[in-house]
Amino acid sequence: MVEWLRVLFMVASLYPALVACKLRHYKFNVVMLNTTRLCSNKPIVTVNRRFPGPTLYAREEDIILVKVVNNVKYNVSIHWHGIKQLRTGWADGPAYITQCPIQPKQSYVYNFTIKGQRGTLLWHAHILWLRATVHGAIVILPKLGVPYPFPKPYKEVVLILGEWWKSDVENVIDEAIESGLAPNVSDAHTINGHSGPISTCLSKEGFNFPVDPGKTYMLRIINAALNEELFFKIADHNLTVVEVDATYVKPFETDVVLIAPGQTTNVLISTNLGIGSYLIVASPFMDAPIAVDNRAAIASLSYIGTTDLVGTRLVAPPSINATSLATKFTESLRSLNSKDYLANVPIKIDRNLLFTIGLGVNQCSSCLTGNRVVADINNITFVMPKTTSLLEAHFFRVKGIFTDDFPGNPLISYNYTGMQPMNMGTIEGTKLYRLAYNSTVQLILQGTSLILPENHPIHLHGFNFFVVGRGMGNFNDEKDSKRFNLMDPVERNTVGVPSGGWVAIRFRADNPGVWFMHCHLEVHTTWGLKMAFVVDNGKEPNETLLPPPVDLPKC
Ligand SMILES: *[C@@H]1O[C@H](CO)[C@@H](O)[C@H](O)[C@H]1NC(C)=O
Ligand SMILES: *[C@@H]1O[C@H](CO)[C@@H](O)[C@H](O)[C@H]1NC(C)=O
Ligand SMILES: *[C@@H]1O[C@H](CO)[C@@H](O)[C@H](O)[C@H]1NC(C)=O
Ligand SMILES: *[C@@H]1O[C@H](CO)[C@@H](O)[C@H](O)[C@H]1NC(C)=O
Ligand SMILES: *[C@@H]1O[C@H](CO)[C@@H](O)[C@H](O)[C@H]1NC(C)=O
Ligand SMILES: *[C@@H]1O[C@H](CO)[C@@H](O)[C@H](O)[C@H]1NC(C)=O
Ligand SMILES: *[C@@H]1O[C@H](CO)[C@@H](O)[C@H](O)[C@H]1NC(C)=O
Ligand SMILES: *[C@@H]1O[C@H](CO)[C@@H](O)[C@H](O)[C@H]1NC(C)=O
Ligand SMILES: *[C@@H]1O[C@H](CO)[C@@H](O)[C@H](O)[C@H]1NC(C)=O
Ligand SMILES: *[C@@H]1O[C@H](CO)[C@@H](O)[C@H](O)[C@H]1NC(C)=O
Ligand SMILES: [Cu+2]
Repeated sequence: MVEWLRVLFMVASLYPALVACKLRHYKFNVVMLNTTRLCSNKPIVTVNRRFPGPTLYAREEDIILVKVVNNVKYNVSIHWHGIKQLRTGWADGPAYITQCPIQPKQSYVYNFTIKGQRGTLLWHAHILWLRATVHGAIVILPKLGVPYPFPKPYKEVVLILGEWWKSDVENVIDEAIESGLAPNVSDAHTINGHSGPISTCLSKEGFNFPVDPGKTYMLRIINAALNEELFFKIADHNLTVVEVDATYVKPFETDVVLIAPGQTTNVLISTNLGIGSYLIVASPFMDAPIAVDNRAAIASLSYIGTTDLVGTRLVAPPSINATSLATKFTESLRSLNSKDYLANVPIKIDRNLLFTIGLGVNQCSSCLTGNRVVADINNITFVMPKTTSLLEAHFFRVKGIFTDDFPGNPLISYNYTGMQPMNMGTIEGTKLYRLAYNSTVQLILQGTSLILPENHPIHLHGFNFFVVGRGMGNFNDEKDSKRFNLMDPVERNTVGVPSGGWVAIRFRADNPGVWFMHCHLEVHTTWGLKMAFVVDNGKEPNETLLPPPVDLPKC
């Protein structure tokens, strides 16, 4: 009898490991949740009635199946931000780019395999402004038996930074689209869904992170905010950065982390102070004269059972325009580039592109001022298709949905970061840039000062890229390319282009399909700071885009 129980117990404990190690099923039920969080008694769109949404745990090489059921009045789609989606663009998620939206009462199974990546990423809605509340963490553990390239942390915790509006976010953006002006800034920042005790109308309780003394914890920090880059700090504790965007970096110590929307950062923290309670702050970084929500979110780290022994230790957030602090952090990031995690930086370049990114102004008779603020890449304000997705148009060769004449260089060259030209108008269009399979690309993302220079976190779907260079003013090929780091540049999926400056990235187009690239400040994406690459199939069957799943939503 005892023997039987023992065998049963063994089988039961083996079973989850056996089935869960390769194939993981998730169900995401998109539902409204009434909440009084942060003093606004408003319904929000959530996954499984949770805010932030559930963490998707996986292991490198797992097959992931997520059934998304839409039970809200909005069209929905979910993006697995940073997952490379090798040949499975149908599971990438941006609405009208790789799929039509999942309409109310419909469902869709996202089916993808995680290959060659491990670390922290995030998933979020990729339609309208729903990602304000429809987001969560993706934690990809290394393959079984493969250790982290740093000492195993005692425990891990996910910290999701967000932005909160008292109003319905869809009303916020609809109002802005109608007026042609900028949308209202948020009313609070959040850490794991709580703003902390920062003003009378915001949530009293903040997120608390209880710790044991004398241990090393790993924080998986995610910026899920819509429109703001954030600084992250913990009173009296330094952080050791070990990974960004699910790629390992050379560890370095810092007292502040800078993280743009869409980016993730894993840090180690030693709980070597032993007693007390310490504030955690997340506050905005904005070094242009642009209105932002300047309220820090507050959480706390507390040593278990000792919080009353000393008062809470405070920490001042960095000043909002602390450019030098931001630059110092950014320039400290280097790929680990070890034997096991090589930085395979493309050296021979097939396509040399220069994209200007910034704002513009177009006429709009119904708008408040007769003009509409827009945004563009190489003067193209991107227009989404309405009747099908770009990926379907590409796969089924549907004519008239897009053209592949996106300019690889600015049509007019001017002093991008200098005085403004008289004309700030842009061209509207659905233009893609075509790349041959396995071609290598160097792309200079050149910020402009049209209206204002501003920091733009640019996200590329379908690939990681290496950030080989970065600088202020206009990119100067002769001078700047000599200083590129081709040895151990940081590898990521979202990069902040500095205000009035540029970054240079390199990637290999080894993933056939249609891949969105856009600013991860949602307001800029809405305004048109987006485009897509169409990457042709390779010669071999294993180098071609798979056919669409049968349940792919229809427009
Ligand atoms: C939310 O609250 C409103 C008004 O109190 C109510 O009509 C609605 O049914 C509630 N919705 C949910 C999902 O609980
Ligand atoms: C997931 O996609 C793979 C192809 O990549 C296919 O073989 C498999 O049947 C799909 N699974 C489901 C449940 O649709
Ligand atoms: C935006 O802010 C203005 C000014 O505070 C306010 O009147 C308006 O109602 C806000 N819009 C939304 C959608 O909250
Ligand atoms: C934290 O790191 C900074 C920068 O590396 C260093 O100057 C400082 O002394 C460190 N502080 C502590 C408490 O270790
Ligand atoms: C940062 O902003 C403060 C006011 O908030 C201002 O006094 C200071 O000059 C600014 N610093 C820079 C570098 O722009
Ligand atoms: C561009 O404009 C800036 C600011 O006006 C100026 O400092 C810079 O010299 C100009 N660059 C060129 C190449 O004209
Ligand atoms: C952008 O396009 C508009 C509309 O055609 C044109 O007026 C403007 O000069 C162009 N600007 C640049 C920088 O190419
Ligand atoms: C891609 O090109 C590189 C050389 O640039 C080559 O080594 C590699 O085998 C190619 N990969 C595929 C899948 O064709
Ligand atoms: C596809 O298969 C061919 C032949 O088996 C191989 O040479 C090539 O490297 C494979 N491509 C990829 C991307 O794995
Ligand atoms: C949802 O998407 C479908 C397909 O594109 C579209 O016809 C419909 O108008 C959308 N519904 C809303 C409320 O936007
Ligand atoms: Cu932007």
